[in-house]
Amino acid sequence: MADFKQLAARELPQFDAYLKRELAKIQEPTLQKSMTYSVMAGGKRLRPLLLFAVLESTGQSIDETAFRAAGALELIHSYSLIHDDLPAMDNDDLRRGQPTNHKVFGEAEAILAGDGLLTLAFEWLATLNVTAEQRIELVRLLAQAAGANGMVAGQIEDIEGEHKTLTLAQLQQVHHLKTGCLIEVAVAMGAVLAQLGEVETTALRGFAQQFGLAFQIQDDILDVTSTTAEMGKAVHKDAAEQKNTFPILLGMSGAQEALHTTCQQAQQQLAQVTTFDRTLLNSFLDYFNE
Ligand code: GRG
Repeated sequence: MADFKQLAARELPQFDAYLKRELAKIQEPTLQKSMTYSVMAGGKRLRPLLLFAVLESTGQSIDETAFRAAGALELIHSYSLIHDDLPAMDNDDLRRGQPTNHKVFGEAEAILAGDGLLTLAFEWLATLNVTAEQRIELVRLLAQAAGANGMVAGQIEDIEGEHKTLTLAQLQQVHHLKTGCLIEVAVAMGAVLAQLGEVETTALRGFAQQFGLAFQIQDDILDVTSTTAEMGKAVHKDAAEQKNTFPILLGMSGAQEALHTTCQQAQQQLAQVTTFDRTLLNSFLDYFNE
C-alpha cells in the first residue's frame, strides 16, 4: 500500500492537468485567469489527497469522477483563501510565496473569482457521474462543511475572536469550523463515493477531525517564529496577531504535547476501521513528524 507521498506523486500531476483543463472552460477571460491563478498556485492538495486515500484504501479507482469531486473541494479551499487574504479580512500580500489574488487582479475581481470558485464547486458535484443519491449527498455534505454552520462560521468567529482572548475550547471550536470541517468532509465525500457504511464513515470522520486539529496546532507552532530568508533571522509576528494560538494558550511544549496527543487520537479513531487497510490513511500523520 502506497503512503501519502507516493499517492501525491502518482495522482497530483494528472489531477492538476484535470483542474487546468476544466478551468480553461470558463469563458470570461479575467475570471478564467484569476480563478486559475489561485487554484494552480502550488497548494499541497491535502483535501483532494484525503479523498483519494479513502478511495485507494477501499480498492476504488481514482478516476475522473474522483478528480471532479476532489476538485470541488479544492475550488472551495481556493475561494476561502482568496477571500481570507482580502484587505477586509487578513489583508495579506503574499500567499504560497506569490502575490495574493487581489494584488494581481484587483479587489473586486478577487471577490468575484472567489464567488466563481464557490459556485463552480457545486456545479462540478451536480454533474458528477454517480447515482443521483450520491450527487445529492455530496452536495449536501460540502454545503454544510463550507457554509454558515461550517467554514464561514469559523471565519466569522475567528474575526470576532481577534479582539478577545479565547479559551482553549473556543480556539479548538474556531479551528474545527474554519479548517477542520473541510478536511473532515474530504474523507466523508470519499466514503460516499466508495459507498462505505456508517461505522467506517464515522471512524474516518473522527480521524479527519483529529488530523485537522493537529494540522492547525502544527501551523500555529510553525508560525511562532517564521524565518525570512533575506534577513536570515527569526521574525516574530505581531503580538496581537498571536493572541489566540495553541503556543500562546499552552506554551510551546504544551502545544507540542497537544500535537502528539491529537495524532494519537487520530490513530485511535482510524483503528476502528477494520474492513480495509489503514496504512495509507495512517501515513498522513507522518506529515507532522517531518
Ligand atoms: C473566507 C469564508 C472564508 C473562509 C476562510 C480556510 C480559511 C477560512 C482561512 C485560511 C486561513 C488560514 C491560514 C488557516 C490556517 C490553516 C491553514 C494553514 C490553511 C491553509 O491550508 P493548506 O495548508 O493550504 O492546505 P495550501 O496552500 O497547501 O493549499
